[in-house]
Amino acid sequence: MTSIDREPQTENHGDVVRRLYREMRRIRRFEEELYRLVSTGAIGGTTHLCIGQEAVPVGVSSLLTHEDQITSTHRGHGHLLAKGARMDRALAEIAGKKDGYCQGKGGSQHVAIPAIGHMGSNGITGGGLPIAAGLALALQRKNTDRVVIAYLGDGAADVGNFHETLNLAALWRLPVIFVLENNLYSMSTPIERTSACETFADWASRYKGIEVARGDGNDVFSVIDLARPLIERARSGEGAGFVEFLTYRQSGHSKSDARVYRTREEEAEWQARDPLHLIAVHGEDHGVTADDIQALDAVVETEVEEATRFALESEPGGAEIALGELGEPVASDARVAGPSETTPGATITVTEAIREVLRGEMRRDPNVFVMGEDIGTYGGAFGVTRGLLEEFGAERILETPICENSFTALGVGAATGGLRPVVELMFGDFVCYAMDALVNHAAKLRYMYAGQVRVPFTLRMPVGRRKGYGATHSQSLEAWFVHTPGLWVAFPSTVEDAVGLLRTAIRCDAPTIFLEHKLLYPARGTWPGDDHSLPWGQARIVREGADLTLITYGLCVDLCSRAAEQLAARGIDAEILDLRTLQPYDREACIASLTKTGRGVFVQEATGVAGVCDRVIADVLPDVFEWLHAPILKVTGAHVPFPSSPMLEDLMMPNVRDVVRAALQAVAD
Ligand SMILES: Cc1ncc(C[n+]2csc(CCOP(=O)(O)OP(=O)(O)O)c2C)c(N)n1
Repeated sequence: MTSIDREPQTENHGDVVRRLYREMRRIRRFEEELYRLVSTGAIGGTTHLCIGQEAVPVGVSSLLTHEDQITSTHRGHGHLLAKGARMDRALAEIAGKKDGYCQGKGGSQHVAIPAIGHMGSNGITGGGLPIAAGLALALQRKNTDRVVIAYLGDGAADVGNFHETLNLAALWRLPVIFVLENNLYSMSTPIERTSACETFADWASRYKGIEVARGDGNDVFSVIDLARPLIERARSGEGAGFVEFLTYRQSGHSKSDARVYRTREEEAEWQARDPLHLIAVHGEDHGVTADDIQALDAVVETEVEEATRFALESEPGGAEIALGELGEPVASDARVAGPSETTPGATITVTEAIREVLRGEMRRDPNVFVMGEDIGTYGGAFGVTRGLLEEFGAERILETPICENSFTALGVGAATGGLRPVVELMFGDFVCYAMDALVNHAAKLRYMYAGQVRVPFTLRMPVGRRKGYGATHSQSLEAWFVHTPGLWVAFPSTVEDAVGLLRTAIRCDAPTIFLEHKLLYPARGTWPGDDHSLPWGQARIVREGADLTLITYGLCVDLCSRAAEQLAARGIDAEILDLRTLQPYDREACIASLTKTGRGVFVQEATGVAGVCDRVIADVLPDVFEWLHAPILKVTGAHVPFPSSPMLEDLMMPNVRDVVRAALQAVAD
């Protein structure tokens, strides 16, 4: 019995065939027309056609509602149309037009229509997999029977994300089904040379609890039969599924591909099993005539013609639309956090303050949860989350395996699905693994998808020196984040600021990076209460002065305060500006102080090569140049990897003496 025999009685078998044929024909003709437009130069950019693979998305989507979600790949036009996209707006998007689904900002590889459950195609091979798992986590928390389909190619199964995400999906029984379209090549390389497995289904089956299937991806009824039980299982809460479909991309990988890596004979063999041909033949047994097929083709033809006219006549997407769509950590709302355990005015450490903010925000908003390695009973490597597991349980203090990229991207997916994750990295250095999640996804989703999704996601990480932790556990990498449009970066130096900035980070709808200097964890300050929050981009004047400005942030605020005391003893009155947030940073405050004092020194622990110091100095210079009596100097960490020896570490770090020396030089000029 094929799935066609199980269709509801309202639709007879012939109608099912006609519907599925039409859906596949839409994809086929859309792509042929797109190829024509790209070849003539009417549409620019690249295209990855899925001609020959139409049965997979059409079969899978026939089992979904608009409430179910998908994530897609670079070869995603079939996924898009099968999920319910209009052809005209899809084509307008690829053409870079304002009427496109993402106003032309996403294009072929980065299009989303959340309103119908299409949560985004993805230009990073395997990049969408943990995001799909995060979306599934959000659906699971809402207690729905909805599911997420994560499409991937065979090449994506070689990416670490694939294995990390299957592990997470299996461990947490997430309602996600991985749909692998095995078209035998990863771009030009045959799978025998890329993947050391018997089958991809075999790989997936090694993850305990994942239900696995494998079969023909060109016969749409085979697709439906294989996918249906996995989807039903995930809907009933029994967990993740994986299905490998064997199929073939008839076209080249992209428009420049001459297909030199495969034979015309092989192509002919697969063309004989063309999905549209197979369904038409199948339809003959169910009363679908050649005339019916012709009539359906004519309907699709009209749709294609109208879509082309629409896309070509539509206005180009405008740069001005882009402004404001990055989101920004705006001042948090007036709502008070859930009552914390600490009374306002009490003296507490930075560690305790961060914990209290997490506690208060989790009490206030059930969507807030914390995720990271060893954050439960152990309380995190620096003890920040100690005690939270007891109050909030394992679902909201969610411990992860060691897979920074996937759990960070999973957090990004959960955020786009409506949760508010606060992800903890054990050490900031480990962010190197998570850079794809941050740079290619957290930072870009809102912009690429033209504001249709929000990413209320916070990443916390301990950074900086701590007497001998060595090269891979001591770095301050904040410049990387500042350099990435779409990320917002805070680096507090006091208890009060840690509280105010973290609260805003958690409550705002933007992806925020919250940097915690290890040596500041024990620093003491005053708990400012449950309603204290701070806007980002507002520097703090730590000390007013008339003779020179020390601009700094994080641990170096303390360094500058001690230097200012020594300078005062020499009759030099230093002003200290603590930036508090590095993106956005308080440009006005820097300009105001520098124009007042006419002299400046920027102090930071991170290396001074292409650092935050350079960004700020270059940015304010045009506005302060004529007021300056001397060049703005830099005091920074040395440009070498961190040595393990505490003595050597001291040598490479800026110290009070360095700051005083630079300040004396600035005032001497
Ligand atoms: C991380 C990453 N590496 C490389 C690429 C370039 N690239 C785009 S598609 C592709 C092949 C992907 O193969 P597969 O996953 O099998 O999908 P298919 O193209 O066959 O549909 C490559 C190498 C990329 N986009 N992202």
